Amino acid sequence: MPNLQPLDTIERASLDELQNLQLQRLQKTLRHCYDNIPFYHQRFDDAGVHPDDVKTLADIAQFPMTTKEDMRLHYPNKMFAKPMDDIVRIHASSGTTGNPTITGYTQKDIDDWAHCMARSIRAAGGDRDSIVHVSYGYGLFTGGLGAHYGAEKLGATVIPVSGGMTDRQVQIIYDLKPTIIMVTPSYFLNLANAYTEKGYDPKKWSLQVGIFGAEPWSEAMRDTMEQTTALKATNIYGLSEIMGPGVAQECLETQDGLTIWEDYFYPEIVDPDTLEPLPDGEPGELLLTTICKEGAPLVRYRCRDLTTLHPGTARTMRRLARIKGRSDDMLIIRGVNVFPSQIEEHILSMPELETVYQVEVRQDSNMSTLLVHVELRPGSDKTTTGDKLQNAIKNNIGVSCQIVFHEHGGIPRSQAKAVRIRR
Ligand code: DLL
Repeated sequence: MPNLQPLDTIERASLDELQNLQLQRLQKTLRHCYDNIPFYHQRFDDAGVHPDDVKTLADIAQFPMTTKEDMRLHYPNKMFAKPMDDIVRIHASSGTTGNPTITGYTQKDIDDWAHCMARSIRAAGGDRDSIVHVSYGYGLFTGGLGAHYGAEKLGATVIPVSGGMTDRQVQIIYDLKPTIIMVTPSYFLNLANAYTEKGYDPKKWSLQVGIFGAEPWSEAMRDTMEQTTALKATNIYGLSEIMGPGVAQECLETQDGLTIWEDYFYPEIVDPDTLEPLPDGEPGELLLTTICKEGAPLVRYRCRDLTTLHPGTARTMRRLARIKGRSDDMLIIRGVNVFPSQIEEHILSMPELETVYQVEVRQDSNMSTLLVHVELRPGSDKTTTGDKLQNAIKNNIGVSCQIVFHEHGGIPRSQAKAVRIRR
């Protein structure tokens, strides 16, 4: 039975109480950054701002932003606010180009992270009776260990499977009967398929809730997951620079976007081009300021994720709309901005197609063409299915595309984060 009681009273505190706490923590964090990170000391001085200037939460907008490039230039640990002997753990981003971004955690940071994750798993209905199957990778990637510590802190039973070894995962799910699974949505579909192929029925399995994140996914993906298996799908968001998973989590009772744990992270939305602050309700790029971190705090970090802030529903804290994608993953096809997750909506709503796909932009002289790579399900017709998908994309997203069909198994199956853009 899912447990719908919030873990902490602050989750349902008054807005005043929450904002007072945020202001106090924000002032302390800015002071900590100014006093202990030469990079921020210099940046604040250059911008003519000082931590003492912050009298209200809105004053944060005067402070300079931090970018991934800043972190790369200060690789590996020049942006840490604590000496290495106070750092008990290191994680790194999964970026594929340039220096990775490194994050260092003090013991308090690890405890806070575990707490945010425990709160997230509770928001998804978990408690000490839950059995949590963790298929996020363990290692420098924050998914596995983040989920693991949070589930343990909640008092749940953890099965630390990590990624890969799909057959073994299927058997573990069948034998150990976990109630919650934490995994990327793309790998989940792969696992659910393997479960069916083994002759088991995912409509009858023990899993009641999925906590899915680390990559963009669509409402159509939620429908597919909930209709083909017996679980409710919830969304979890986070990034290694800020902490890892557990920055925001969708509440099971509403499934209406990701409640951001605002007593730990202060969110803002800015216009990605002008960098001007935008009011709640307007879509733009997410900035996050960590307001509890000791080891590697960040001020107004440009996450590059495109989303919208909405008022709280199940909790006092605000919600992030489903992340559309990263500004870096936006494809521009003859002037139209397209995200792979928009194309996913249409592929997943067509029973003629498998749920795997990739998109590619081919540049011929001065024309860019969008190619959508898919696999046909047995018994479906190539021509009618291709026309149907082409029309759906043209009518809803506004771009023409070519459909490329692959043999069954021709598109790589996800083992962790799916690669949606073929380069
Ligand atoms: O992906 C942390 C994580 C692990 C989150 C497990 C959720 C579950 P990074 O490898 O640093 O950290 O990648 C962070 O992944 O900036 C987003 O672009 C993307 N991302 C994470 N969660 C979601 C989500 C982890 N729910 C980057 N929806 C972020 C869409 C997501 N994108």
